[in-house]
Amino acid sequence: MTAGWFITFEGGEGSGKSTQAKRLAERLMAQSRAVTLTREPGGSPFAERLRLLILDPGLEKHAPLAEALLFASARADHLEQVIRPALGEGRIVICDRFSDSTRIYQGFAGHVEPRLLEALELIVVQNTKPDLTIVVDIPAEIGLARAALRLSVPTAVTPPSEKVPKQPRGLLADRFEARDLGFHKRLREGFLEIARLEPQRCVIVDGQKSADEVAHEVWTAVTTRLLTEAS
Ligand code: Z5A
Repeated sequence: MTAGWFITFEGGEGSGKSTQAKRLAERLMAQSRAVTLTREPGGSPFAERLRLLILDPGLEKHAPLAEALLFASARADHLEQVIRPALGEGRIVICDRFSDSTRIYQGFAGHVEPRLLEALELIVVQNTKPDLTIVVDIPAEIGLARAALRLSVPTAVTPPSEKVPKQPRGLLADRFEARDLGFHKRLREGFLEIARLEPQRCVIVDGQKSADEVAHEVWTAVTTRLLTEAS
């Protein structure tokens, strides 16, 4: 194998995709596969700095296009510094959110012209498109309730036994989590629409099931779509 696989996880708030991205990484590593687990916005030192700015709950008023360009800038660096080199080494890259999130948050449910986002995606992503995208689907109300619960738990109490590095987050809802229910329902519609339009790339899993059941569905998708293809 000369080029690795690029797997992305997408979905609304609290859908459980970060949990599943981490579990998949651990399972693949247990099979001695080389895995890079990463996230967006962020994933490289420069992009992580931009993440702090983008998600700052104190920064409410700014132009939607300016925000979309920040996501694009963070992604360009992440791709160049982390994703493409890892894929070039034959690693499996698992990314918690990627360009579908821009399409949906900034475009479908946001205020940026989708054609403009398409052009940006072409420039930034080029041909580094995901081989497989797992859409973790959950009703907005349930996802938001989970996210709210998580926000009330300090990150310091999470077990230190993780094999994959933790991705720390603060205790405040970021700017996206703080949006109204209608916005979050629209996000769900948008991710389902992408999965409907691109069935070769996307698999929908039911995020309402237990974490073990969802992990089983994810593993089935990965083994049928990628692992069997490579053997
Ligand atoms: N954004 C954007 O607008 N444009 C872009 O291009 C990109 C991103 C890339 C990043 O936030 C924000 O940036 C995001 C979109 C926007 N909006 N927000 N907010 P983030 O990275 O801080 O957070 P997130 O990506 O939205 O994920 P999340 O809120 O951390 O949730 P999650 O990854 O879906 O879920 P989780 O952390 O795995 O689980 C949430 C809680 O539920 C936790 O307590 C788990 O223990 C629990 N959980 C997980 N699975 C289950 C199951 N199956 N049953 C019960 N409980 C569960």
